[in-house]
Amino acid sequence: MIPRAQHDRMANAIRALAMDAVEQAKSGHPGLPMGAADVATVLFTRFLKFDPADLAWPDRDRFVLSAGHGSMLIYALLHLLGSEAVTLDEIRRFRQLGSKTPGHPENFITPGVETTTGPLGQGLANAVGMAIAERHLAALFGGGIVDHRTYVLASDGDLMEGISQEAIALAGHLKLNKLIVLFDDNGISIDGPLSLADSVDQVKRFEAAGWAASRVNGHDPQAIARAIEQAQSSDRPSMIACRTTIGYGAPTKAGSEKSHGAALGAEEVAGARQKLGWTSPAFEVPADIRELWRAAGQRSVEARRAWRQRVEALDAKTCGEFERRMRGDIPNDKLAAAVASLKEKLAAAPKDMATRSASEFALDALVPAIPEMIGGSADLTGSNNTRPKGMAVLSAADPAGRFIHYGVREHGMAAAMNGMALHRGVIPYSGTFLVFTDYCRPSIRLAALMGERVIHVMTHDSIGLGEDGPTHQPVEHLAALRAIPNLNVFRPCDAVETVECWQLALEAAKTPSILALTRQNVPQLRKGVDATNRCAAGAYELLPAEGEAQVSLFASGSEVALAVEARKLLAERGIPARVVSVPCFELFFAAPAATRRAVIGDAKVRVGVEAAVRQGWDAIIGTDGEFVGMSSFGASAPAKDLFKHFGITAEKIAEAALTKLGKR
Ligand SMILES: Cc1ncc(C[n+]2csc(CCOP(=O)(O)OP(=O)(O)O)c2C)c(N)n1
Repeated sequence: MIPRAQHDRMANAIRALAMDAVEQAKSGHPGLPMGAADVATVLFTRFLKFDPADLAWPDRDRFVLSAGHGSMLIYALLHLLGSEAVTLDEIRRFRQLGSKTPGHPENFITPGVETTTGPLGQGLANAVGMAIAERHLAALFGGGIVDHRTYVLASDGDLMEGISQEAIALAGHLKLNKLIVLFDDNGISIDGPLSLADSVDQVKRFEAAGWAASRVNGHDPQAIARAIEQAQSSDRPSMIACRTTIGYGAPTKAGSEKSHGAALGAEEVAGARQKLGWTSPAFEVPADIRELWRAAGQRSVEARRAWRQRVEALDAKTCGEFERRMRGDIPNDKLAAAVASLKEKLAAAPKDMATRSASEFALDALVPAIPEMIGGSADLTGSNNTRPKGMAVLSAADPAGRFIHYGVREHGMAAAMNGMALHRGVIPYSGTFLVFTDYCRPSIRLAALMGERVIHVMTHDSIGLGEDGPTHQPVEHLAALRAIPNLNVFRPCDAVETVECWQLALEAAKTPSILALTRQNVPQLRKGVDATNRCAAGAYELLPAEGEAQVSLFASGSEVALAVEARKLLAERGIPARVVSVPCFELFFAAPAATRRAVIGDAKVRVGVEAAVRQGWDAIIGTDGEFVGMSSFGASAPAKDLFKHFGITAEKIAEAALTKLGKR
């Protein structure tokens, strides 16, 4: 047990570094690190299992600072514990370009930061995914290899965000008892006291979701430690509401929103130093306190060594498999073999089917071949076709299962998937309707920012879903998703392309993918066996023109078949036209300019076809290109009536080309 006076000085080191760094940067959030310093000191000096020499140790405890604005808390901790990356210089360069200490924690910049946080609620929901991955992998590889906890520091803002409800409900349902949330219960947010906007009893709320929940004085190290000990032996996830004072130590700003998000000012910092009894100058930590923190950083060195020995004592196959999965290497041979066999089957017996069914057909082979794939759906399993036959459900009772019923919780699902991917060892894929990417977008964006392999199977991808009408018919969604950097949006046109797009999504280790799939049947347009993955080009000539092309027809998904028909109509009018399938804008735009020029071709007229808005298509068809698609919301009717009503037909495509050629 650490004597109280010693604890206080260790916590004050965090407070001082946070104040000084924010002061130097002239921006940042001193209030949270100062308020939560006691909680963090207890957690990191007594409980958290980690080794600063190997911050990526697979069996480390995960610590998620969900309230990412308090980033100086984690930077101070990493620095004091002996991280090589977060030097004092980096603390001095808080929030500056190229530093290891950006404004909000970024997992791809700072070793030891488990996930990028800042958008409130996300970190908490990521942590649920991390705890799911831990539970699953522990069931597969045993507690000797996988046995760690996931801790979260969450603020009022985290708990006010709607996503937190989805996350805690899922965690409670799955009985993720190694998930422990430390709630920085300071009763203050940006506008002022929480009472301005919130009167939820968070303890009761968590209890109602199946959690163990308690309240402690967040400045009493013994009380915090006892609560964490209790949480560690709980059969349910735990929430500890730690009552803290934001900006603890600041003479006039503590306990007020004034300490939340701005430098305290020289006078206040001097006052805080006095109040805390911290006599060191800015950015200086006394040697004895440094020593104590360094020693705390060494607590798990032996545990890591023992763990390493247990991994090495595994039989070679299990050891290799565990390490492969944690590295994130997919079994390329098995993937290639599964894809080849699927394509051969489709070539031998071409199938007209919805691309969502083609995705299930692909999953039938991919799921057995790639054991790290963990599927799911937000209560649309039968519509998303994400659960191939025989895939067991991952539940509290059977954590070795591989399919998650996420419930009607798209946002929580997408964030949990990010956490699963960040944990490593699993590749999450799941589904909902494409229109509900709106309900997942903040998490999809973060997956793209972090460069995580998560795969979203988004079905019912256009007015082609028919009768459910405009609330369910995506119109602007493809364009909106394509606007997100580092996100591959796939819209395959048939079963063969669907298999190829699945392969590309699985191979993209640092890029999330959306598979936009149809509800309605589409013909199989790719008949022969292609050894290569043609979708990898992003766009390719599916059918050449018969003669010198006067028209290039570019289309994605279900509209490629319409372009093929339009080509026939144009041929009847003596106009040679080619058809280019465009399953993935992003891959196409990443191709060298000469390749792009060759695919775009030099036909006089270019027509783009997609049952969605035009935005984005000009990069392919040019501003003077013709576009056949949507410019309004859809409507409720059978699909074939809708395509006719909105003018997305072979005849209209041909007409557009003819008009442009001056032949009508
Ligand atoms: C989704 C989202 N909305 C808004 C913000 C802007 N923001 C940052 S912190 C914060 C609330 C601060 O209150 P709290 O979470 O209690 O943190 P504390 O003041 O205790 O540090 C807000 C609204 C954000 N980061 N994320």
